[in-house]
Amino acid sequence: WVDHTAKYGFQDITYKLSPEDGTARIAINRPEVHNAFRPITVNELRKAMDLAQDDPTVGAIILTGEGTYAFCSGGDQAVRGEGGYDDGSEPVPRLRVLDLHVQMRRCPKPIIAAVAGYAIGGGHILHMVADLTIAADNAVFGQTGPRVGSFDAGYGSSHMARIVGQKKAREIWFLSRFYSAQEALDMGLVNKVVPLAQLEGETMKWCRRIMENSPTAISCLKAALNADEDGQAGSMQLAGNATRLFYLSEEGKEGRDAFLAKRPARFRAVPTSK
Ligand code: 1HA
Repeated sequence: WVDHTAKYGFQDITYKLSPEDGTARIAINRPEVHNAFRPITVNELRKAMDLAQDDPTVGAIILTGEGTYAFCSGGDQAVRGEGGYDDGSEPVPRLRVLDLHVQMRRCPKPIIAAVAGYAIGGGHILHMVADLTIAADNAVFGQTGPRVGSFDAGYGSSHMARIVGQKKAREIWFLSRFYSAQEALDMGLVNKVVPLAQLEGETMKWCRRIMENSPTAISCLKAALNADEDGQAGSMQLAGNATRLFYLSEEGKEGRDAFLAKRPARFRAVPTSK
């Protein structure tokens, strides 16, 4: 890994690249609070996601936590003030974690959560919003919102129900108990469970396998799999892919060229898909 954390001045996360594997690794790095996130953390995650998305050498993004005790324990309860999470870094108390979820959904590159230890509360939602999850055998999953006076009525509820079904989703939220890696695998919440020592190796194996495949096919599939759940915004993602591909076609280029040359377009003189 090449460590780019200092280059971008990140304090709550680490940001590393593996150029040979075409992979970016974004990790929450607040072990003293089991990788709980505060506004600074979330904003750094958003910035790192942007960097990885825009880096042409990156084909897959790993989201993880530093250390083996916790992937992420959710929102940092110590900075939860009167009107929301407040660490003094934002003009108003706010935690832009729902914006991070949307960004992860819209990212055209696959995001793979590598989970060791606790993935709890908002930390559990982060792994659910990722495209794939590889879990270590010490992973523990669960929601605590109803216990600590919180809830995520966004992807944390609706996407969870799509993954595990309505009955199970209601159980996870209403009882707020914890589940082992094997239980998570059984309910389709994670893709694979491996011994802790193999977590990074297995995750990289999945990334390398993805890198062998067509990036356009993968980004269109991600958009398609999101589309029904994301409504108009979901079809827009898919539509954006269609327009980009059309711009690359002779027919698309003819429209631009004709406009610039101030002549009528000769769409039927170029190869079209119809
Ligand atoms: O619901 C939302 C949202 C909803 C809508 C929109 C945005 C949202 C954003 C976030 C969230 C949430 O995430 S709500 C849920 C918040 N998280 C939790 O309720 C989990 C809290 N942590 C735990 O339950 C436990 O720490 C643990 C099961 C993960 C591990 O237990 P363990 O091994 O017994 O460790 P513990 O002693 O509890 O924790 C070690 C240290 O880490 C403690 O500090 P210390 O006493 O050493 O000073 C503990 O307070 C701290 N810590 C752990 N988790 C958090 C935390 N400090 C702040 N915030 C935390 N989340």
